[in-house]
Amino acid sequence: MQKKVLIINGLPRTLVVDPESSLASVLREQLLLTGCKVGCNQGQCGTCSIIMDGKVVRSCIVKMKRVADEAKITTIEGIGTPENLHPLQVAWMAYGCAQCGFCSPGFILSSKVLLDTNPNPTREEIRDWFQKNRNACRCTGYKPIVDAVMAAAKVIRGEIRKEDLLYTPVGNKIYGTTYHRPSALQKVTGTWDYGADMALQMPPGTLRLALVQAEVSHANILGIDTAEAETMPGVYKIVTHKDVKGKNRITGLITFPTNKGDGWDRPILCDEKVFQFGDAIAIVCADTEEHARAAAKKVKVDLEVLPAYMSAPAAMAPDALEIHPGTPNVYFEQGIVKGEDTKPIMDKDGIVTVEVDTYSSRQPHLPLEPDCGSAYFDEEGRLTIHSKSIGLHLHHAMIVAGIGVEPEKCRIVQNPTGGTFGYKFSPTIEALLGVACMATGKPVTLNFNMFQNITYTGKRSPGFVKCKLGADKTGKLLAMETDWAIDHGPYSEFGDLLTLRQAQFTGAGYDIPNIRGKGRTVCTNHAWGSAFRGYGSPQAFLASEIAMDELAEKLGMDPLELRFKNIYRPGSTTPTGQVPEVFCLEEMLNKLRPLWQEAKKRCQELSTPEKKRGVGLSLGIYGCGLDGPDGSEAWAELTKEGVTIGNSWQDHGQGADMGTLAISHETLRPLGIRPEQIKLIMNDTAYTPNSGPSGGSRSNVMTGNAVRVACEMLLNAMRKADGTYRTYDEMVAEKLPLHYDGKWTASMCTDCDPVTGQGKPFAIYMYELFMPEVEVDMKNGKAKVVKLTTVADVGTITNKTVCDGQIYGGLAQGIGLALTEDFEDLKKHTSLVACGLPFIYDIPDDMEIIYHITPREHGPHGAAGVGEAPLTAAHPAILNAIYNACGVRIYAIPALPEKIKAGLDALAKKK
Ligand code: MCN
Ligand code: FES
Ligand code: FES
Repeated sequence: MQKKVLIINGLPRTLVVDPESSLASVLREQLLLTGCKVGCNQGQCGTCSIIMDGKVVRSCIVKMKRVADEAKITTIEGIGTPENLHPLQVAWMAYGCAQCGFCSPGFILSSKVLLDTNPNPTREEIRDWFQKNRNACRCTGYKPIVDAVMAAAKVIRGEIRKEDLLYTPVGNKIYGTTYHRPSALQKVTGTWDYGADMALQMPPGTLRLALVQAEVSHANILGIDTAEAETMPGVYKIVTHKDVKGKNRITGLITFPTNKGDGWDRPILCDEKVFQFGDAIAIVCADTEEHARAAAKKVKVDLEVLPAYMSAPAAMAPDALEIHPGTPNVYFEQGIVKGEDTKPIMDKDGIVTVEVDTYSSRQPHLPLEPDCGSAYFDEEGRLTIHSKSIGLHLHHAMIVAGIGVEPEKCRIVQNPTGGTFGYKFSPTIEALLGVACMATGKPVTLNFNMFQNITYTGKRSPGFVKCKLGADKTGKLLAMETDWAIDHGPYSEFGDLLTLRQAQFTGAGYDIPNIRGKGRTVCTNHAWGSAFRGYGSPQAFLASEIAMDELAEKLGMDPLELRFKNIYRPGSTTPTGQVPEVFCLEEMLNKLRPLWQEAKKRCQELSTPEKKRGVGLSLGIYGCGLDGPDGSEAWAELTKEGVTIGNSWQDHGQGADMGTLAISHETLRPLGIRPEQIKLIMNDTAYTPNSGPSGGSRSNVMTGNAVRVACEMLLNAMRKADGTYRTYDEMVAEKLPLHYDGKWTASMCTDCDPVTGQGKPFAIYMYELFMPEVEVDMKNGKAKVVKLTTVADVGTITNKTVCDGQIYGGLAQGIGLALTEDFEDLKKHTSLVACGLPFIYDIPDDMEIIYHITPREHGPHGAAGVGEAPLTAAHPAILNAIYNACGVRIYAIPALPEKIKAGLDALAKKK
């Protein structure tokens, strides 16, 4: 141990530290300065950045022995207070940089050092700084962060006032404005307590958990020996499947009757088999996390290793073993049958056809906050589980029988969450926490490290999608044929739904009268398939939007004009035979056309033999909702101070708080209520109703409508005969109810048929066009997106800053999907950097969003959703741009430099 005096936020503090401990752990665990967030814990992401002696330091990789006595350390807690924020903190709130907020303290401190040394930086200097200091953000797409630093710099230079950065309501209006989200203040001051922070604040006696995990992908379990581990220091109990009181399975709540599995295929703790790398076999409960992890290494698991089927084709081979004995590896099939038989049409004289065969990768979500949670018995004896769940009631239904707890005795609460991007649509550690808490009767916490987070959470399911298009000579699409296979990993939950998405979105956007196709869900031993933003559409659009480009080339048509000819117009139906709720694509393409012409010219002009530029185009569409008559619930209650709104609009970081506030405030505006009079109670099943999961970009529409309905019910009750409104005291005096439960259901929707895929699955869709400009380095094949223009129609805009932020962030993930991100090699793809997380240099600063606003009849105040639209189809546009630049067609993402280089070499050989 070492005694050290450190000057922390201006004051000397005397500490006794382990010289081998990291500065981050000392700040967090000994000083409880939890504004210092730990993401990767390996120097890659910058969330733990602090200022030491005037320099930005990633505190997770600085050992205490290297911290000088009397070192001056500034953490986020030391640069501003809620009453007197630093200009950077205000700018972060104003520009929507704190989405999930997990990166915010690190970025703000890093920016402070930059502005201390250079109060007048250029945008490029700011980008260089963040690249050099490895400040990563998975939510914002970086552009808003650069905007915020530029604005804060102006304040520091005395050119504008700090107070003027934040929008103040004009005419008491916040809907559609840049009003800051309610959680922003806590996020920029480091007081938004994420799960790992909460774990540190748990009472004494809390047990810390570590998992014993499989290190192979497929095996029979012959025995589990915990004897040695039980004798390790600090161990309280080792929990195995034998301790689980319930069915020990998580149910996928199978929705499709034609699914050959029963949905009970995912063990909480493996009993008979290991199905994938990382599967949990035992839980060590100990006094410290270190002790728990050390003991976990001593649990011996006797395995009979089986052949591992690491892709859909491997698991579909005739001699492949059934991964879940009794259920075929191909366990679900979905067809699409629309209009006439396509074969005679494709074979007709004069029909121009193209056929593509695409592969969409196992994209990792890469949130900067690793999975974490805690569990305890609350004052009513309920097993209470805190986690990053973005589907509280859904997860409740999926885990209670497996854990063996009465449904009403289980409560789930969402922690402040540092991004999920969909992986938390699946339960991850909830059931493990529940089982450990029940087996020990003690409060428990479980934190994943980044390795565990990457290797053992769900991933985007790879899609093998073939698409054949047939058009007449004028370019009018007449038919489409598709065939697809989805590698869904070993667990079936929502695999059928994902397979259906290919039928719904391959070729979406175009009036294609005749379609035939078939797809299947395949069980494999690679990472289980979970939701990922855009869910199912990136696989579909990769095929159909490359096919459109190839068709344009074959017909000698401009790719924009071919699309323009075929887009939905009155009289068109979607691939599932539904009439689109609005026809906005024609005007959107008209907006883009002049920019497309300019971009084509610009790319030609800027191309050099060494670096070639190209522009690409694509169209993406996604539904807002879960299929069929989806719905949501919320409540509104009049209080003395104002109105309280309750819902379970789980927040990944997208802005559930802002959506709830903006929609309730807009509905309640006749009362003259100010935004600060609206209190939000969110995401605790003890208090908040079932609003459904925050997936499928459904919440702004579904929960937004439920909030609107609850507020309208309250307004109706408050309205007097003369049109004025009763006060709280008048309501009480007249004994009128103060609490109103609002519900909304998309009753106009129907499920899609498993054979024909026909149905009306969504009440509202989001529409987006993508136009990236890409530069290809002809020497090494590296592609870089240098500019990205998008035209989006997401209905009316609920909050402009949130909406922009969703689009920039989604586009950045689309760039990652196209060019760098993957989770395939279990040995290699184990860190943020190795998985291809985009840093600021990978994302262009030059991103332009053009809104086309078509109010939606069924949206709250005319809004659709937005979260997933930007990640539907940016990637095929980027691949189309690569082709436009250098003539290399990539069909399998990510388009890594070596793939493009191989294509360039092949072209050179041909010449
Ligand atoms: N919104 C708006 N105007 C509109 C539509 C929506 O201002 N016309 C706002 C909403 O009020 C909400 C946000 O945009 O704050 C997203 O709304 P919506 O599209 O309805 O999506 P959900 O709230 O259901 O959020 C889920 C969606 C999905 S499915 C994933 S995955 C996702 C995403 O949003 N993961 C995210 N965005 C994310 N953003 C961050 N930062 N982190 C994630 O993990
Ligand atoms: Fe320290 Fe990622 S760099 S947590
Ligand atoms: Fe940057 Fe979420 S706001 S990681």
